[in-house]
Amino acid sequence: MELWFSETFGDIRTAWRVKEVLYHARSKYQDILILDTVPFGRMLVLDGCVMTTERDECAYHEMLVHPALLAHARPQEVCVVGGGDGGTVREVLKHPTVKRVVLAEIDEEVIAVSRQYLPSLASALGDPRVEIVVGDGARYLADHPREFDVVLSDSTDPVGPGAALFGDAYFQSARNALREGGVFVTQCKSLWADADSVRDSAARLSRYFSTVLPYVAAVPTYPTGSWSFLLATQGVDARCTAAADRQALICETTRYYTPAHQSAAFAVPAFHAGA
Ligand code: SPD
Repeated sequence: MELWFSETFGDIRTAWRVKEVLYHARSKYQDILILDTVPFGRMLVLDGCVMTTERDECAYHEMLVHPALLAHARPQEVCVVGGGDGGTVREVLKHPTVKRVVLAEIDEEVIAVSRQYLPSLASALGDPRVEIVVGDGARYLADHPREFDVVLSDSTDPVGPGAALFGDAYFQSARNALREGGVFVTQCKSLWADADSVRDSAARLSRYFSTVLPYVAAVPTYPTGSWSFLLATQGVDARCTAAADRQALICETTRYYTPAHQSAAFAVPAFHAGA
């Protein structure tokens, strides 16, 4: 008998064939599932939503991290909010200027399960530059003003506990947690399924940052296969700031990000750009 897992996102349903259920339990915060899928390898699912898979995680994590870190002149201190699987931290650590990465993840079970079942992502969490804070990332940022060069929001979808990470208070704390020249990025939603909501988040961010740019990446296991991000700064244009030598070093190990993505990813569809 065939086993399938499907995610329903509004009126869209996507399904993947499953070889084996490796782990399934409820933490204090959410339902956690690890599947071994036929097309995408191991998959982390939280509350029924696909968070990451071994095969396409590179698209999401590289695109959440590298445009932002390369837009910063010299990123040394980075805070990742969410991202307990470790994929975002792994990409941040590829930047040689980075001295300290704080991972603020509310659910320690996500970290533990990822360490056990997704070592290609979570092994980065053992790096001596990484400081793990188990707790509310929004609170953490609010309590650490002017401490970071880059803040990366690697959240769940904006439902339940994840909703706070798309609100005004959180965006204001992210701005306040940054030092001069700082860069903030949040994963957002699908322009195909939720363009109004992406616009709403961009408008909110614009209250705290003078430059807010949407960009996109192809992430096949996310609803519609195309995912958006918002990059916010005080006047830095990420599309033309990456130093070629730093970029070349990063591209030695990336599977998705290329130098062309630093500008091409910001070419959003006309229906969104023109709105
Ligand atoms: N709809 C899925 C959005 C998930 C974004 N965060 C994923 C976390 C992976 N590190």
